[in-house]
Amino acid sequence: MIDSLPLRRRGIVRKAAGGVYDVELDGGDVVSATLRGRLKLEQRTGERVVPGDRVEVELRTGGATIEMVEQRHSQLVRRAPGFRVGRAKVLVANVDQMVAVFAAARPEPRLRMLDRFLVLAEANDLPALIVVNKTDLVSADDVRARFAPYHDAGYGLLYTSVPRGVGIEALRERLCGRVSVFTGPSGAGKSSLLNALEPSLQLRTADLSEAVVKGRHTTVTAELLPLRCGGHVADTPGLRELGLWGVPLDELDFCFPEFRPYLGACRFGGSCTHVPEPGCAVKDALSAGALSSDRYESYRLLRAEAG
Ligand SMILES: Nc1nc2c(ncn2[C@@H]2O[C@H](COP(=O)(O)OP(=O)(O)O)[C@@H](O)[C@H]2O)c(=O)[nH]1
Ligand SMILES: [Mg+2]
Ligand SMILES: [Zn+2]
Repeated sequence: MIDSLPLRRRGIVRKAAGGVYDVELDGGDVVSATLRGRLKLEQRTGERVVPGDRVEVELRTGGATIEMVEQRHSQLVRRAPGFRVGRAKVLVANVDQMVAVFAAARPEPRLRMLDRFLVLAEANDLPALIVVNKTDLVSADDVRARFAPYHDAGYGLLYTSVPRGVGIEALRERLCGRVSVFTGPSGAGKSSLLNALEPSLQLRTADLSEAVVKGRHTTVTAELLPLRCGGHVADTPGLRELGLWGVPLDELDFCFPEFRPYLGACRFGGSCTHVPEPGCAVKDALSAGALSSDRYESYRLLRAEAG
């Protein structure tokens, strides 16, 4: 029971809705808290308290208030659609990694969408892990060949199957003690993977048709789900589908890590867009087979999208 004396405790915001914040205190207890007046004011001027924020909470008999928000070490930001400059919205604070979950089949992996998520991870300075799920539906060689460009680009890859229990422990190891944001299309098996890791979560899983129907209308409210081994997974329903977060156009080439060794060597230097220019080291590497043509095509399309 909470003593009548005010008590200061540290914690992490799991969920924010309608001015009420679910805060997991160090030790595991969860309290509902409101914001101290000064912080409320800051909310209005743009600095919002979001899931993942580390806070100091004052506990009283009357309830709990968030008194202080710690400096963030990272954040996942969504800007206006496309590459236009727009108001940025912080979705989750203190994110340690993005976990992009794609099915090997059913639904077919849309690698353009994966590339989009990876660009967003790079633009937010977040390491990305690619989880290829439903490996029970395909041949191991085919799926590894398909995802080889990501391995070559330096990304970590995990191959999983929920019904066969493959890769679940390896995934758990990658999630423990960290804040991870799950992205990926509906139906890839994100909820199924999380249920396999943490049966007490009891997340709803859906077949493909249901997932498609739900599609558009999901909201972008993040919530941190706790893992018993320590660490959290941000389940961000709308964020799975939304790949269209602004990334400054002049950083786009850096967001393809395998391009980086070539970026200084173009004839037009830092102003090379690696599309029409002659003497482009990126295109030379592409012609020489050192870069994946699919990845380059994603780069070209993302650039073109900017207008
Ligand atoms: N064959 C197979 N089916 C899976 C696997 N993981 C999930 N599923 C099924 O795929 C469907 C979508 O899963 P769900 O977890 O809801 O996907 P989410 O939309 O990404 O959360 C459900 O019918 C799951 O039972 C897997 O590894 N193999
Ligand atoms: Mg789900
Ligand atoms: Zn170039």
